[in-house]
Amino acid sequence: MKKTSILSIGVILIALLTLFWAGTPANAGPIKLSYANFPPAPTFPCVQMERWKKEVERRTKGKVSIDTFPGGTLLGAKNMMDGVIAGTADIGNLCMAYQPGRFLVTNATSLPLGIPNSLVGSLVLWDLYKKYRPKAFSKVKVLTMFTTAPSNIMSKIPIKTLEDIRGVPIRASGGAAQILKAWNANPVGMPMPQTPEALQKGVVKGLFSSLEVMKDFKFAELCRYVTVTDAVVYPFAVVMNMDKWNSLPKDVQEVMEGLGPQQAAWTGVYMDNHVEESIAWSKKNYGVEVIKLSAAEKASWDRMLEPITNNWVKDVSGKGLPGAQIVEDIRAFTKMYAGQ
Ligand code: DTR
Repeated sequence: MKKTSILSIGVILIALLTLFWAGTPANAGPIKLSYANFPPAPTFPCVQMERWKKEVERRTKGKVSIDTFPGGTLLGAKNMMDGVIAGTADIGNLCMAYQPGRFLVTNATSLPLGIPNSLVGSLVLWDLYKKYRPKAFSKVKVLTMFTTAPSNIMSKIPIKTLEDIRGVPIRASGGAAQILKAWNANPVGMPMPQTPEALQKGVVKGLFSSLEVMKDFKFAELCRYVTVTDAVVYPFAVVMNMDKWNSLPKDVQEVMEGLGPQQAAWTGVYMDNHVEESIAWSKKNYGVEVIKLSAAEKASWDRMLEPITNNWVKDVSGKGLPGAQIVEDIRAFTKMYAGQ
């Protein structure tokens, strides 16, 4: 055979091999997904993100690899949903309360309906989502949902009565802000990551949230008082870009589908335990005083919240949503999961 034909056979062979290797998924390495989160790494939304990442990588036997971006390094609190729809991140974790008008159905879990803890809240929210499949999520794949534990007041000044809270600037978002308004406080809205600076600068004198933040954001250093209100929870969602979801192999999709309610429950349990730890830590390290309202005082605080749910039902019914049914469902699911 001539030298030139040996050479051209060689070139063809190399070209064929290159094509073959490029088309082989095994050689392409694992499927890489990016997961954006808005608060700092040690906080509960990011702890649950790392757990989900580990579980997916383990259950898919390394077929999927997830790069996590805590602390708003890829997307921030308010552009999470749109950033995932646009594909800036494949996956994102968002606090629905930061966009109250956008997630009407699921934000109903932050009405004062007596959800007692994060585990119950997370299971209720997941069921509510499955029942209503709200339009707000039609452009994404919902991977899981969960709620915080109930909200309490953390403040620089002791708050024992409705008189004490009158006009006090306290940070909260969404449904929780409405609650503060009903108590005649002065609610100041902002996502959690902006709160440390607002507290330091004195823009607010406290915040209204679940108590794990006393430890995770070291708010105990500035807020030496906790007033127990055990009021509303905040709902969260983890969503994936729809095209990305559709591009995943069936077995990977099945792993993620299976993990949806499990991740909701896992996060609920983690959050509830972590709140206990955070309170103990705050008492021990900063002598934080936990104020329990007297029974008569608590009854007055609760009474002031009564119109909120009725007003919400009226408002969303005007927007074509079955408001009364949604409230009834949240109450029924809560009763079922709280074992009452
Ligand atoms: N309670 C909501 C949500 C929330 C509770 N803990 C954290 C930690 C990090 C970010 C958000 C949250 C809030 O006050 O924003």
